[in-house]
Amino acid sequence: MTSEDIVLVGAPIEAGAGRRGCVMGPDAFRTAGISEALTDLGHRVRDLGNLAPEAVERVSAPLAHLKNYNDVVGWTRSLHSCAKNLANDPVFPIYLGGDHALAAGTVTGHAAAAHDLGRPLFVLWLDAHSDFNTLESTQSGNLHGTPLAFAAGLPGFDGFLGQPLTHPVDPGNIEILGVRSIDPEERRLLVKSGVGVRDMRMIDEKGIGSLLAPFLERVSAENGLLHVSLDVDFLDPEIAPAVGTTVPGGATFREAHLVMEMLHDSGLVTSLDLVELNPFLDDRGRTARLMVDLVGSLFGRRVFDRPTRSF
Ligand code: 6HN
Ligand code: MN
Ligand code: MN
Ligand code: MN
Repeated sequence: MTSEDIVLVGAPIEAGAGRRGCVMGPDAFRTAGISEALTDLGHRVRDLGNLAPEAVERVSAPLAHLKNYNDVVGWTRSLHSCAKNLANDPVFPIYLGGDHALAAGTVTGHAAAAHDLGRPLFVLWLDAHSDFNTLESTQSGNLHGTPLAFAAGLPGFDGFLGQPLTHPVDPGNIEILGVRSIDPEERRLLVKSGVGVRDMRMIDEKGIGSLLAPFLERVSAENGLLHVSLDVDFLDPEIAPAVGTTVPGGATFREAHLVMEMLHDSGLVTSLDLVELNPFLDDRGRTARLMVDLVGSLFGRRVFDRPTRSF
């Protein structure tokens, strides 16, 4: 992933979240210097500006408790097309959210493109939550709790693209890391689907690096493409307060950087979502800056080159 261009796509969607503010996310990433950080690392960066949702004729939500259904559908469609197109170019797309509902479009767009390339898409979901509710199982009605279930091909989502999803992600190719809040029905759906779930307790016991390594080996062995979806609330709220859905006990500064460093070294990552940043809740921009620093680690920043001789 080192030689090609990186493209930034802003997706100021907040319709999927329970509180407002994610609309400001893309500009906060820009203000925190995401382009400059990547350019300093030797990458070429093109900022495509902000995407808009597709106009969707008013359809009523399939279930009354779903919030902002039309808006999320419009965003899903525009992001799906955008991602599918970018996946055919020799570029690395970074989607600047926006709430996590944006992944309904990005993941499925990249899955469709991967299918056409004859390669499997793998998804690493870095999140306090598993976002694996269906439209039926969601208790909150907030659609940012559903994109992974949609991308994995669970039923009930045909309205999102206006047709059934033809190329879902194989649930066995999905790994959720850092999770610490799952709804009861969502848990049953995860178990039934066979998604890989690594919760914070496993991270405490085994170390985040030894949990991530086997997944990366599998992506490599199967010649997969790897989409990473990074929710701000993956991080501990003490270091990343700018998110509407904080859950205590999240990834530490070093755990998060280690994940990014290992991802960089693997050379496997082909697309990235940065989601749920709510600048309205930030503390002097520190969360936005931390997210940009993590992107720096994913794109090759290191403190010191690995020793070429043993000490
Ligand atoms: N996110 N499981 C909860 C719900 O409302 O379905 C929380 C979802 C959080 C979504 O953080 O991206
Ligand atoms: Mn999420
Ligand atoms: Mn196809
Ligand atoms: Mn979350």
